[in-house]
Amino acid sequence: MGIFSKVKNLFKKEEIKENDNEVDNEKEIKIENKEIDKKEKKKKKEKEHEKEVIKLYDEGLSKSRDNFVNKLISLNNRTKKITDEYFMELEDILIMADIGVNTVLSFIERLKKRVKTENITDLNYLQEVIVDELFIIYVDNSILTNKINFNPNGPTVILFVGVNGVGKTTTIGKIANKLINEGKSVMMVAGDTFRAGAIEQLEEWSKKVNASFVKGKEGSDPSSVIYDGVKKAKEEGIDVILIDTAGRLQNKVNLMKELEKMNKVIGSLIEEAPQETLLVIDATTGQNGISQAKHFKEITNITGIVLTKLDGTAKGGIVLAIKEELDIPVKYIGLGEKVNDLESFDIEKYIYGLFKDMM
Ligand SMILES: Nc1nc2c(ncn2[C@@H]2O[C@H](COP(=O)(O)OP(=O)(O)OP(=O)(O)O)[C@@H](O)[C@H]2O)c(=O)[nH]1
Ligand SMILES: [Mg+2]
Repeated sequence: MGIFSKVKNLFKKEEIKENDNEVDNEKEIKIENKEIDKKEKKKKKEKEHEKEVIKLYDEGLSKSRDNFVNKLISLNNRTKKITDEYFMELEDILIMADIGVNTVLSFIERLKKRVKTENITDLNYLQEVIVDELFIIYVDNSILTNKINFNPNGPTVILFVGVNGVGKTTTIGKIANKLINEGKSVMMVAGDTFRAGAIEQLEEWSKKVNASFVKGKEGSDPSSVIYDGVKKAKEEGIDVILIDTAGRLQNKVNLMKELEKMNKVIGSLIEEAPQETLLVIDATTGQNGISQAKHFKEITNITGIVLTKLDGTAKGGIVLAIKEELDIPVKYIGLGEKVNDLESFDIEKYIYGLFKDMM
């Protein structure tokens, strides 16, 4: 079964289950009256959360959907016969969704081949094939994991890097909140000592979500602040350390040296740390974000991407470009400015959010 059909069935099932629930309501009240069934309640809560998450993807990707998918639907509605012109228009739509020129060109080639060999003439079927093929780009040839590599022997260190204004500090706040809700203790370390106000911004987040917080003086050496923070977290038995860094665009050599120094300090205190170096990219910057990622990939070991501001862009296709051009997993996506507007990246919900009008 293709990915398109799989996701379609998955979300259809959800709707059916929902209806079942209403019928079962009476039964549920009886159970609740007898004894508070904790497991049932937990399940219900999880399901409610799941619904909220789907809604978040749905709303967060609405701009992309309106732009990219509606164009696709309109093209298919206009088309009577699959011709070269059709493929040219399709190519334009995909390039405008920021999937990346090379990715689009090879995709179109593959699609043309399939149309020929399978003798496809039905536009509805072709639509499904397009979605399938797009997601094969994402799933192909790689270990897909959105999981954070937690350290079983002590604090897990996650370093956040990325250029100015992409959303590093906000993402730390959101991830801290998520981890704390899961029962983990979290410390934030203000490794951005460069920008005025950066330390306070992170401190505010720490208060908001109830995380520990370590800072140094503005303008001080980030590595020394990081040293203090990691040492303290170790002593206090903190589960996860989230380290903010400065986003100023500096030359490659300096950035490399600074990151090397930070990594050395962290590694000297905790073996195999940092467990994760997450590169934060602003989805609204499109191909520019891809170049930033290439740049960072050359100077340090990036273990995952946080793609922020997907809610603010019509270019949701950037997820595919990241996979094709960088082969680094997207671990989290930012879908708004609020504390709960962050989710672990889930390819199925993403497909649903992007293509639901076609399903
Ligand atoms: N719409 C939207 N806005 C976001 C998202 N993530 C972050 N932002 C906003 O982006 C702006 C910049 O966020 P910061 O967290 O300060 O970015 P930063 O990378 O720490 O910036 P510097 O410290 O200056 O390098 C803020 O106004 C955030 O609210 C997101 O997922 N969606
Ligand atoms: Mg910041």
